Amino acid sequence: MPTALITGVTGQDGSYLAELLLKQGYKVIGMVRRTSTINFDRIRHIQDEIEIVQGDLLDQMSLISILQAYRPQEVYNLAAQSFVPTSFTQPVLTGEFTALGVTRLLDAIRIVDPSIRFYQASSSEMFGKVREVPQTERTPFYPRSPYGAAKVYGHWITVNYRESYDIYACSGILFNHESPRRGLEFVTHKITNAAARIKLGLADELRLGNLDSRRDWGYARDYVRAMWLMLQQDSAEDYVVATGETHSVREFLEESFSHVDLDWEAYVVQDDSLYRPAEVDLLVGDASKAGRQLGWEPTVSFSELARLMVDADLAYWERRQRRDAASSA
Ligand code: NDP
Ligand code: GDR
Repeated sequence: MPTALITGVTGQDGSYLAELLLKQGYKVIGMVRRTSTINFDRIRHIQDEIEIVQGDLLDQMSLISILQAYRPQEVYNLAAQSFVPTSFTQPVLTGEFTALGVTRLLDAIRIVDPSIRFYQASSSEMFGKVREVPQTERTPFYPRSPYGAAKVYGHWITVNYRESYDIYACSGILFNHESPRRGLEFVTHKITNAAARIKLGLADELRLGNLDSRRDWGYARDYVRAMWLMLQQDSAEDYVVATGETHSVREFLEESFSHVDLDWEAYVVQDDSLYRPAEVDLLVGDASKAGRQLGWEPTVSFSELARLMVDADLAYWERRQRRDAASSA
């Protein structure tokens, strides 16, 4: 039974990847940081099947100790400060987690066992002000936020440890991927959650920033499969993972609200405070290398994604309403 360590196991991707690896027969070690209130919402259903261990990307010794204790064959580094607006207000902390954290983990691997296979969660945000359309593994980076800049560092340090120490280290340049487990602050889930609440009479407006930016949105469950595939190849390489389609925030609104027979324009309020100091206007990836070499392709379309997220939010709020009604009866 192979052993895999996942940092960021409590996040959207960590929870789906843990499910996938358990299905493949792995022993899964999930690294979590110490907090005064535990939030295992996304992994509660598999909590008994994975081994939870405390560690922090800010603390080098914790990483070394975990590798020494569990001796994983694969390490998936998904932990990060992943919200772009927060990276503008907390740029140094974002750099510590999202950039230097990668070096701490790679160094721990180099010290404990350089035969460990390593996956780094790189991002389409590295392309920022895009130099070409669509973006491929060869497109130059031009990050537009402290988050994007930190991910560029994480990307290149991964390449550097591969080339310097012969570590099997891959970087997956993943475009936006979403699901009902997406954090509520990200625009897709903010929109689908609002559509559901407005439909049920629980809210009457949705405040948003830039509606014109375009993203290549896919389904998170598809994307964690690509992570695993990258670590099963003969040699370590970097891959773009994307759907190849781009849509605006406006189109995501249209798709989500029309699914519950609402006109989004009646509810959306544009809020200047939600604009970013620098924006990424257009992202669209070319995942043909992942298709060719990994046999990977997305299975969920843009409109299916919006609809499955709205349906999940509707079901959640309906359950909440029933529970509240029962407890006040
Ligand atoms: P989430 O924000 O949902 O999850 C981030 C995870 O990182 C959480 O489990 C969080 O723990 C953990 N974490 C944060 N800081 C630390 C730390 N110092 N030490 C240990 N753990 C920490 O992100 P996603 O699941 O969406 O994304 C996974 C990775 O992929 C991230 O690196 C992200 O930047 C990257 N990425 C995501 C894309 C997307 O569209 N989702 C696209 C491209 C890249 P806690 O629960 O305690 O907060
Ligand atoms: P992004 O995702 O920045 O692409 O990073 P996000 O959903 O936050 O923003 C997408 C676009 O929507 C616009 N937008 C808003 N965004 C948010 N969050 N809230 C709003 O109210 C709002 N209004 C408009 C944004 O300006 C932006 O253009 C995500 C993260 O998961 C990163 O960690 C990951 O690396 C990239 O995707 C790929």
